[in-house]
Amino acid sequence: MEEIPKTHPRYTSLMARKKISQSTKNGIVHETGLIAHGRGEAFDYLLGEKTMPQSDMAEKVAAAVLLCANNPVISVNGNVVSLVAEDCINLADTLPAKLEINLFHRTKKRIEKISKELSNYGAKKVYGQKADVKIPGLEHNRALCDREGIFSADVVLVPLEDGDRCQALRNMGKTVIAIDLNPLSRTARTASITIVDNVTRAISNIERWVHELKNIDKNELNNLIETWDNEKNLSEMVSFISKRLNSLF
Ligand code: PTJ
Repeated sequence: MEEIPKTHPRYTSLMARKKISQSTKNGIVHETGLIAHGRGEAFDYLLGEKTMPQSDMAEKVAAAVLLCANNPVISVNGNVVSLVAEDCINLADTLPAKLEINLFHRTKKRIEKISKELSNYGAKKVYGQKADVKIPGLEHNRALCDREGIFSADVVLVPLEDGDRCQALRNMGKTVIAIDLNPLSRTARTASITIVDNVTRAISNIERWVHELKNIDKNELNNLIETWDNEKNLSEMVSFISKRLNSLF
């Protein structure tokens, strides 16, 4: 594959495309993951391809929630492992949290490949292979999860989610933190905390907040969590996009 010069104005975006494209060829990303990535890119373009103050705030609250959790799990799929395997492993180590592979297009082969990729990046233990239990109310393969992982988690971080599972996890009484560049998606509107940001910026930013917040008083963390208004944050994101579009011409 041809080299992308660092001076190219769209270097970061092109590198992400290159990663996703390579991961599609080696079976980590499902072919429809390319479409999902394209949709994400379009929303990122509208946001100016940077972390908005509202997204940064959501990342701060997510860090607080993860620090207060008893059994936090980071759920990963093909796209996430392709783009940010290392960031996810670092965040899981820092908290600590469990890492679980949960796929929409689940095959034994993909689970093995993704698990191997995570191990190559240094993950010590990866959940999701046992799949010994199902999330109630889901017909598709994303229902399959580990009893010791997502099933018993109190907080689940779900980058690139589908709305169905997000709702099903909420129905189980879990706190769901979603990362989705599309503020209009069902996932975005169903999650407890929605981070409208690119996973390539969001995961490392949550980790930065974890470092900043880990020594502060639990009451302060609780206050941060209790005053969070997800709907208000989402509506501010949508209004930012529409104002930005109107101001461009
Ligand atoms: O690996 P699998 O088998 O679990 O399959 C994963 C895909 C991505 C194919 C599956 O989850 C899917 O079809 O996802 P959707 O329903 O297209 O949703 C993906 C959402 O993620 C969309 O709303 C996109 O805007 C958003 N998105 C895409 N790329 C990014 C993103 N959000 C944050 N960062 C991104 N890089």
